[in-house]
Amino acid sequence: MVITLTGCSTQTTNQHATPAMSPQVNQVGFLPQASKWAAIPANRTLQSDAFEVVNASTGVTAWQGKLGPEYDWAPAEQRFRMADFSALKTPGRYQVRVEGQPDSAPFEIDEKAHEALAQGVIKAYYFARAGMPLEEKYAGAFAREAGHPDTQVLVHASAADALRPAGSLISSPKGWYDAGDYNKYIVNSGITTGLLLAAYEHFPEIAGTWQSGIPEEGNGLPDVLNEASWNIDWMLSMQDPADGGIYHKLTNLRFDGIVMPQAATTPRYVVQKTTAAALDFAAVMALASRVYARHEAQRPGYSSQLLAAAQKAFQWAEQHPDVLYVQPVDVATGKYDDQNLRDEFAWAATELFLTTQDPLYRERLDLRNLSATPPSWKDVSGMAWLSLAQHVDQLSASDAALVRQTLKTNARRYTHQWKSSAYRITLPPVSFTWGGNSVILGEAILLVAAYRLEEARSTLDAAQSALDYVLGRNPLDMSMVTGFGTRTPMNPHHRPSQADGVKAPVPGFMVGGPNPNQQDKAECPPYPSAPPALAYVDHTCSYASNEVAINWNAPLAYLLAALTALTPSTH
Ligand code: G3I
Ligand code: 9MR
Repeated sequence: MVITLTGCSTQTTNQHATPAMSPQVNQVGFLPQASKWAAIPANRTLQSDAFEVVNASTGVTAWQGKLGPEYDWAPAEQRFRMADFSALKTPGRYQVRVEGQPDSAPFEIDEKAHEALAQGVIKAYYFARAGMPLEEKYAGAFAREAGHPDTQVLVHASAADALRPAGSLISSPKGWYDAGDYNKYIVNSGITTGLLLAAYEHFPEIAGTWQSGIPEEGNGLPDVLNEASWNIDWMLSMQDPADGGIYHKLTNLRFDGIVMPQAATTPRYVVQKTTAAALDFAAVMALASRVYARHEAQRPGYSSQLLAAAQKAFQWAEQHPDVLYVQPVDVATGKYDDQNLRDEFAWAATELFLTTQDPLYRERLDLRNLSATPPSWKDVSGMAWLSLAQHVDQLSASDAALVRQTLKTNARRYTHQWKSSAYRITLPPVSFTWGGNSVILGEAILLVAAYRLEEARSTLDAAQSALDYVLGRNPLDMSMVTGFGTRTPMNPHHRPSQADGVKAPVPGFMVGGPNPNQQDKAECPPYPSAPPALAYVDHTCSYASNEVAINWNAPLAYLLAALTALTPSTH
């Protein structure tokens, strides 16, 4: 259906302006031993209780099953029946078929079903690099000139002091563009880099082998660490060497126009030092110090440099425990403002404790009052639990027991939500929000942490459902990742995708997803469908439902590593 969005500059095709009426399934693929579900809209066209999984090229039936009961799923204001074909394990390319509806999108069952996607999701960070030309050899059709060298960045009045007065220049190159915009924000870089490093620390046998085809390949470091250090190096330059404080962001005063990076040349500033930035920085650097310590030969001295930076930033935060971000009147870009810093303190203290074993950091950690919530830029408590679970053997007996108990209780709650959801997902309706696709992935990451401590199969299956959800088992019937799946976002709010003259968007980016709050109302007309799980439009105007962001890709990368490592292998 073609809809004209008045007020936007172009027309778009939103594949499903009305709810999809065909079987909804992960459009990329399943590992043979994974649980496998499709959601079938239970409308009048559904003529039988039976479903089939057919070979996508021959149409030959590979599996026959009976649909589950019909339930109402409030977030989509629709009724569904679930089709469970977990027992089909034979590698192949398939579609789900029910009488009276079009066949589902095709998908793979294969030991390597996650591989190309995982590499694509990591490659997206290369496409987001600031300060580097993307050569055709690595970037193909998405080659572009370097943008934003950031070697001469102004110190904003909000960040000025005697040594670095307003208007003085510092150099702060490299890093990733945050999202659809070209700014660089420490808080969001923190959660992103932390999750990528955790993927490698927890599952090196998977994340360490991803090959994303980047210029550093062959230097002896896994690609994911080469990619992470592109951003870590930028983060290091955001530390004021005089006092250890961290600037909150590096930005121009207003969002750039819809142009390629090299054409966005307005002056950039470092803005206000904040406690949140110092703590997220300290956490990432302490975690990175542990991870790169294993690669001293390739990066001599890096690990200890990172630890020193972490300690200095933490010290600054202890001396300035409540400096919240206040957007200066002349700055209008992303805020990443957070009023509650308890979780940031906990994450930083956790990583510093695990890296140094210094009991002073353990004393700063109030574990009993730390909630186990999905990791997000605003709430990083989940990051602390993930690292504590990874290093549970190094903890005191009582801490270890608390970590196990907390994650187990949490997993029980999510698994219950999953089992009782008509759509077999953990996501409660309130989570349909800006970047909601990353919320369900965050829940899955906590499920994975619990599964690693106690292998209950339903915990793993509930986590798998989150992956399925973002890859196509959703009522929009689309994979939320550009370039991966049959129906994918074609018009993300992402300046390079909009300005590069290539029809396809830059691949490997997950969009934010359905968001009934529609904070982009001023730029976009109302979304085609109102129910929370359908409140989405595949249009470039929609930064509240269709932007891409580094912090949304990171949990996807982590979950792909985790499920690949933990799903039993057929061999
Ligand atoms: O924390 C409250 C929660 O208590 C409340 O229940 C809920 C109700 O909707 O709202 C929560 O706040 C939301 C907040 O994100 C935290 O999740 C706000 O409504 C929501 O507007 C806010 O959206 C953020 C958005 O910036 C606007 O500030 C997104 O999380 C964040 O991902 C997004 O980040 C932008 C950067 O600013 C600029 N670069 C692009 C990037 C991605 O869109
Ligand atoms: O492009 C910006 C995007 O990255 C942000 O998430 C969003 C909300 O802060 O803002 C976008 O920029 C828009 C601005 O807020 C209003 N004028 C139009 C800009 C581009 O569409």
